[in-house]
Amino acid sequence: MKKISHRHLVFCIGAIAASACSDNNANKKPNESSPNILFIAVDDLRPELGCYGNRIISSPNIDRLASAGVVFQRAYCNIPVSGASRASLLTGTRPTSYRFIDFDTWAEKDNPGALTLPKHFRNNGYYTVSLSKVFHHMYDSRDSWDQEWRPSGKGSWRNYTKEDNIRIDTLIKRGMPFECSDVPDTAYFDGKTTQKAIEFLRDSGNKGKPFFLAVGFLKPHLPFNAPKKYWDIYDPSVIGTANNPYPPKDAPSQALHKWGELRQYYSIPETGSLSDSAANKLRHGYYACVSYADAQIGLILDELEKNGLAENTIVILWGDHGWNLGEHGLWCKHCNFNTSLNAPLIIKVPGLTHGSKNNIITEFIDIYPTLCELTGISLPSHLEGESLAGRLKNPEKQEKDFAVSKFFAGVTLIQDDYFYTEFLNEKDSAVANMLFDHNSDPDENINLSKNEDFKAMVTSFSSELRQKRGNAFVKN
Ligand SMILES: [Ca+2]
Repeated sequence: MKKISHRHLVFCIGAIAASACSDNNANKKPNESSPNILFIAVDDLRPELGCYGNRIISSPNIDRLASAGVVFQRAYCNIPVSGASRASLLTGTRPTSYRFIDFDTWAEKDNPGALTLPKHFRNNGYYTVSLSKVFHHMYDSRDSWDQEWRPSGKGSWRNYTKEDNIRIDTLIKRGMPFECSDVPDTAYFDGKTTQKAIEFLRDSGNKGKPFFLAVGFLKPHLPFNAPKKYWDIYDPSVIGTANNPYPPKDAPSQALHKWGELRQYYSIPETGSLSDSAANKLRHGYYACVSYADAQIGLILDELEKNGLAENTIVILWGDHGWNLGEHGLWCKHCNFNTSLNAPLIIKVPGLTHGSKNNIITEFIDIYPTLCELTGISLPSHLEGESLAGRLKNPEKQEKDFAVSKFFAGVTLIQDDYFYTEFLNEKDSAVANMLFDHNSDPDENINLSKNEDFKAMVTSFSSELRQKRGNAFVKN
């Protein structure tokens, strides 16, 4: 990829963004001035980062990216489980009652023929690369990529370095939920992925094309394995435990789950809650993994700078969904609470973004059209989201201000300060619901759906939810 002057890129992207404001369907083909894309997916990363206002977590590198980008503070995944969230985002289409259901989702099987985001860029002259977990499955939508690679090593995907932990994992197929090991960053998969990304960036000038480099980080997904130096950043007494380790008042039973993902791990009880010390240890491990992933991201951002690519590369970072760290007595994702749905989204466009925060609601299906518009590539007609390019230029711009997320029977409409969820039966009728007002109750501790004062609002949201969840939601 040729190195383009900063001035040229500012002009190019500025022109695209200006045209985006008046014409929602930019149809420019990329040319030699087209910016590269660095597309960073972080597994299970909730927006608990310095740039999102967290004062405990250490995330200096993501914060550095944020200081030159736009931080979308109200970005929501469309479904809070890895495979389905990624398939939805990468095809630009919503989950429905029959599509994008669980972690094991294949995009190419659930939405056959849908033009994926990387395939569309590949068709338009980009060299596309997938490093580590981008789609959940390696070889899903295989023709999306010129190059696909995943890290490997001794033992299972859980990737322990201590012999005892490898042995436990191998013998009983239930690994430890965390590992603190005094090893270099490259001992774990994410460190290996980072080195692979650096190698690619050093060689990218030889491709003769702009690149779309997708890098997937596996942490902070369970198990919380990270080098000791990242554990040592934190004082466990400061991390503490969740301040609302109980179900919301009047919450329906459908809203809760038994966090089966965590219970698969050795030392986690098969039923019941965790002790405070166990909860604190898990939170500590999660934080250590966030800082480990953050450090790897910093190395890649440094490499962009060293190779003169930063001024011609759009950087986008997203977590595939949120995570419960004991809030509502829950662990893991897999629910319709804000803790599971709200995820980080940061977009840096050289010359266009300068470190601002945006509070307008957005959802992950908006990412595909955004990247098309920023690079002048046409928008495929199947997309269900809306571009954020105009919003990057003008933070007040508000074409759309809602999100719809889904997890199994639960469908959530996020609009204004409200989170309204319906749990549907097979006939598409609501069998339970919940409503939270984030203005008065940001932690979602009081379900208002049965409160008479909100009856009219519930009726209205129920109707809107059905309008906004997408025409394909129910199979015809
Ligand atoms: Ca995930």
